[in-house]
Amino acid sequence: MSGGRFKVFLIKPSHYDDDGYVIQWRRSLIPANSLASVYGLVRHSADARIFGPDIEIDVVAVDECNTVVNCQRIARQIKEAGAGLVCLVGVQSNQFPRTVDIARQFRDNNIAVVIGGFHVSGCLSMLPALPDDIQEVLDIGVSLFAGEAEGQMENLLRDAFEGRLRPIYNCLNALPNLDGAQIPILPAENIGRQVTDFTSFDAGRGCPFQCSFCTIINVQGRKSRHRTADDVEEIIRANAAQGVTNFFVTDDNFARNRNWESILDRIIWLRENEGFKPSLIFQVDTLCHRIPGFIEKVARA
Ligand code: B12
Ligand code: SF4
Repeated sequence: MSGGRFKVFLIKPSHYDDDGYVIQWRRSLIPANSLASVYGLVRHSADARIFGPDIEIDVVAVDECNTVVNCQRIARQIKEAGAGLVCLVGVQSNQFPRTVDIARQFRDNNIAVVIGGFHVSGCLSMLPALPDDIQEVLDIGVSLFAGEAEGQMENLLRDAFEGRLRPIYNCLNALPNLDGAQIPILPAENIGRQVTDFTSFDAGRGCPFQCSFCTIINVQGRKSRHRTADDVEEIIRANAAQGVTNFFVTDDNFARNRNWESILDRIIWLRENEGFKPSLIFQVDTLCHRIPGFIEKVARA
């Protein structure tokens, strides 16, 4: 293709209620961090013009919790652009049935679809054979992505662009170092579809513990990986530039993050010296009060 557009729709599916209705709000409460992470990666490839100077990658993020997903209209937009891809993002197990129904509508229109998130990653990492629901989407020509997309997105987009997507991308053994990784971000317009104007970021992934019921260690591994104070500053500045100043930090226990102190020190510095006034939501677990200075610095940040 010489010149033209490649349209990428990133859709975070919602899930069905007990009566089979899609759960959806006029404005939703919590930002989708998976969507922000994948958007940041695709945006980066788009800005880098990875398909050459003449081909623009146009990327749209949709959270089905606050937006009606009209698959026929999206399929039409991709066809009008000439080429494109639908990514079903951050799909957890409870969202998989809805995801299959969305994927099927795109495949009926011959649109390429990739599904990623904890359901696919968890099943591929833990089960001896593919469960029926996952086999069902492979059978209709959907591609699956297991693992984390940092460092992988450019290749995946290239495969989609060249029409040679593989059925399965198993990147579970290539967990990225988060230090200096591409930052999660969503356009302010997406944040505006929530009740609160909070965006999100994950400051770390992976967990050293071994709780038998937990998917996280099977997907993100038992080695903790962390963003740095510089990365968090970049996240805060990039969002502030579009008027977004409130952050939900999605780490299960931020007190366990090895970089907690340098990250908080940097936020305090930005607050006290550069006039940034972020609101932050952290989850911290019960023993954090034993870490000297932790509560005081969280409060100051
Ligand atoms: C923050 C969080 C939430 C938030 C926000 C959710 C979000 N996804 O942003 C809220 C509070 C809404 C939430 C709710 C729930 N959550 Co939650 N949540 C988390 C938590 C702690 C962090 C999520 C996060 O930011 N991860 C970082 C992102 C970047 O990772 P990621 O989503 O895996 O995305 C990466 C890859 O998967 C991949 N990827 C993802 N999508 C795609 C798509 C394509 C095309 C490609 C190429 C790649 C790709 O690339 C991304 C970047 O590397 C995780 C645990 C964890 N450590 O991840 C649990 C977790 C995801 N939640 C879980 C659960 C069970 C739930 C609930 C069902 C709880 C409940 N009973 O209500 C609900 C369901 C919500 C819903 N909408 O239906 C489970 C999911 C298990 C599973 N089998 O699916 C997890 C793993 C926790 C656990 N201990 O097991 N959650
Ligand atoms: S993330 Fe939480 S539940 Fe999972 S292994 Fe670590 S401590 Fe246990």
